[in-house]
Amino acid sequence: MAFEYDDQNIFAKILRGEIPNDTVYESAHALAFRDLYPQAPTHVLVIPKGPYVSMDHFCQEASEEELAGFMRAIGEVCRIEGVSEDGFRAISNAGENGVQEVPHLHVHILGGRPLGRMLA
Ligand code: D5M
Repeated sequence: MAFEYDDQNIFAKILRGEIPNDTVYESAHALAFRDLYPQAPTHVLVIPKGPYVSMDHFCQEASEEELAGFMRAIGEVCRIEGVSEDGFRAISNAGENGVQEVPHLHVHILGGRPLGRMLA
């Protein structure tokens, strides 16, 4: 499948500095910022800086450096937010079945309260 990236999506605008965000962490390859509608005391979105629609797009086409940089950013967010000890959830919705609203890859990091069991 060919992935098509829409550079008018809201996270692309955040990356270009066109709309504000509440940044938690930034590196060469990733930006992490607080979700506008938090579902838990910690609710941070981690996005790659490259134009990737979803996790499958990213894992198929990103460079090793981008892949490593993104995973390191998730680690940094967990450290900054202090969720490693009590636990957290990392979720990435993709496409229609995954009910993805914003078509730029993002991983939700949720923590700070018991999250309950959730597989679907
Ligand atoms: O989740 C998309 C998430 O993006 C959803 O939890 C709201 C959040 N969102 C939307 N706009 C913004 C801005 N401007 N700042 C921060 N967070 C935002 P999905 O997994 O695509 O359903």
